[in-house]
Amino acid sequence: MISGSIFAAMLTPFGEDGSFNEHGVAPLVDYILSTGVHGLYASGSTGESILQSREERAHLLTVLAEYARGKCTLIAHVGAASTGDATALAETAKASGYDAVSAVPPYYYKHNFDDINTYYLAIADAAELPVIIYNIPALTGTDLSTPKLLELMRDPRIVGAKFTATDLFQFQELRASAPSKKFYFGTDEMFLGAAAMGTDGGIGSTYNLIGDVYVGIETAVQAGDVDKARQLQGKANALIAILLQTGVMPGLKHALNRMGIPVGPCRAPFSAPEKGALDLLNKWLDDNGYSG
Ligand code: MN9
Repeated sequence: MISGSIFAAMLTPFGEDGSFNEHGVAPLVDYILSTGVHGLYASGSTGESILQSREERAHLLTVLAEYARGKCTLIAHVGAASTGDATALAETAKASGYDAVSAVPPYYYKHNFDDINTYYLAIADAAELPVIIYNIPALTGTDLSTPKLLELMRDPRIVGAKFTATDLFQFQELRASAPSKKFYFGTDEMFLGAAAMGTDGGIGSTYNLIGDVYVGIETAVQAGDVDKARQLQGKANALIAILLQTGVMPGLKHALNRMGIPVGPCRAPFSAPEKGALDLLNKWLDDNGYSG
């Protein structure tokens, strides 16, 4: 069951040689959950899943579930370019006790809508778990319109969507059109906008470090405290402005490594952040009490 509303799009810990470091999972999970987030969304964009083999992704999903099952909501991102990879990962998620699976549409080739629909139904069949569509058109190149997203969701097993785009009009329209489904906002820098217009929650990369900020925005909006919510979004955005210079995942990994949480580097072709951007990030971390 999916309980809670604020989920970290979890980073994947690597060793210095770039291989998956299973020993990095527990410290990262402990830190993220200590900030008050309600669950983990593993092996997505933030988890560098596109740079990993299916076997590596399955290994992460298994290790994570062994450690975190029963502690929080667990969502496995199983999206892949091929339906076979996505359904194999969906079976791993089912066998490991995940609460839900999620998937980007099949990427690289320009598939027609029937292909995309069949892919999601195959994932639902394999997972036997609730399915959350991951709509992130800037990275997948597939920009599903509101009618198309609603058509995919006609199957009762497709329970919602992670919406990583900036169109709050479309986000509101989706929620109004499908009140029985759950829509999670994924653009961290405007989470307050989504929360103010109405959201079922948020799933984002910066929640690995500052999850408490997004829990705080959700709580402040529910209490009608706009000033507080604005102040928290401002804090997040000062960090995100720097992360956009370091690279979001390289910057987040730098921050956590510096705090003693061993997540390692990002995998090539991601490169280490440049010095000027790192200096800005280190200053922000020191000024805001994230020095470990
Ligand atoms: O959906 C993330 N998007 C990407 C998740 O990875 C492209 C977001 O959490 C962003 O990293 C975040 C910062 O731009 O909003």
